[in-house]
Amino acid sequence: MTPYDFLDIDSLFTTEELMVRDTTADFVNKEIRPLLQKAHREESFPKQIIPRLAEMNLLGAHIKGYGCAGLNSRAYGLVMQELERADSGLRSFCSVQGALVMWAIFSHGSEEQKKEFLPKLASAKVIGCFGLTEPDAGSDPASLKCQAKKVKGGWILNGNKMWITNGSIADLAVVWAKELESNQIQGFLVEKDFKGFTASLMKGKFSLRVSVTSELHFQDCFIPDSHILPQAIGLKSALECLNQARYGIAWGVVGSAMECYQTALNYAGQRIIFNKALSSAQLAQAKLVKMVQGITLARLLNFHISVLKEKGELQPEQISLAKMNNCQIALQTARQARDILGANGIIDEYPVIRHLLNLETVNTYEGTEDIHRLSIGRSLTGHQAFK
Ligand code: TGC
Ligand code: FAD
Repeated sequence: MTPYDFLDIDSLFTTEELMVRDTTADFVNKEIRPLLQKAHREESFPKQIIPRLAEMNLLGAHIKGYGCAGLNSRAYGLVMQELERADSGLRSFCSVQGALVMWAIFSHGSEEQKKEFLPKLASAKVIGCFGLTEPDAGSDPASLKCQAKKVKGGWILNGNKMWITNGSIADLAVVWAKELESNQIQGFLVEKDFKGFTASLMKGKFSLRVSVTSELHFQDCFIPDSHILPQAIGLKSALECLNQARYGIAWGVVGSAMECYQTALNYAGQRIIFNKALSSAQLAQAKLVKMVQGITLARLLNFHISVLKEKGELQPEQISLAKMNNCQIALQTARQARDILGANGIIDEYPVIRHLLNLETVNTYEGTEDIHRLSIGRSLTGHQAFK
């Protein structure tokens, strides 16, 4: 038994899966961790790492073909875990590029679109963003107002998106809008130099600071017929992409929790209070036990959903349970770790406060805790309680 893997969960993974995890962790430790404190203070994403993420095959890593790594669900989950162990913003960058943008094209695009865009997105020649949320439509994307009108040779898009990760550094936006005549939600590919498309950076976030968040504006923006996603029809298509990202988040937040727990365990062992190590105090041990209990259960849950996913049996509500549960556990762990560190818990010499702040976003985006609870409730009872 080790304090970091109490139930020897590592033994459930194959050597290859663990190798993917360790290679990712090595890369993150050497090349990304040293940049995080400054990036967090400056509220910026260290863009210089983007080509390296591509060279490490971390973009769209779960997609097969088109220049992607084609990892299985477990290895992919472990990649997300190691990215988020460093910072949720780093995992977010990869989630948006791979699970939202690349997956949208992979599952809803034409063969020409896949051949054109997926290799460029995998190699980071093209950066993507995913625009579903609007100022007045977050939890309820069915009420979105962005509108696409059919004209000769294409579509005219009008409307605004808000809270869009990577928005102002993106070359390509997957945008969800209502087709005027049918009032159906439809996915479009909008390139950054299309006339009438602008993006602006949102500043002043106190969470997920190592991530670009933007507004997107479309004013009579012409989109050629070649840029409609032919199979992305209806809200269901957008929600299918979210399933991919939510799965990655369920794994990712365990990385944040592990980082906070390990920091707290080390700190409690070294901190002398009332002439003894803090870790020898019963109350401190109770907090550490709670953390390891949560992390262990979250890891088992992840392992199990990976088995279901590999069999093609994983249901959206099961992903909701994992995303909701693991975010709660990670937040709880980060709060307890912050507490164990005392005043040191609020300075950025330690990673804990950064993770705690990040996790507030992660608990909100990709469906808030309430939304996932209501989705599970609907599945259990057959009654929807959203409206
Ligand atoms: P509802 O009637 O439930 O659903 C419409 C149709 O979609 C189906 N469906 C799903 N299909 C696949 N996956 C899912 N997760 C699905 N959820 C629902 C459903 O069966 C139905 O199909 P059909 O055939 O009957 O048409 O729609 P609703 O309007 O009642 O809304 C349901 C609700 C609230 C669960 C949904 O709208 C929702 O999930 N809201 C949360 C929105 C959200 O998560 N937004 C995320 C934006 S992207 C983001 O945050 C990126 S963060 C960056 C990062 O990941 O790092
Ligand atoms: P609201 O929907 O206004 O919810 C407010 C509160 O009401 C929440 O507590 C919610 O749980 C609760 N609530 C909602 N419905 C009910 C109900 N029926 N009953 C009771 N309570 C309810 N979106 C994208 O499209 N692309 C992105 O790349 C992206 N990146 C993001 C990055 C960051 C940093 C953040 C913070 C958000 C991002 N989002 C993105 C948006 C995110 O998905 C939304 O913020 C999220 O879906 C919640 O929507 P909202 O903020 O409008 O909250």
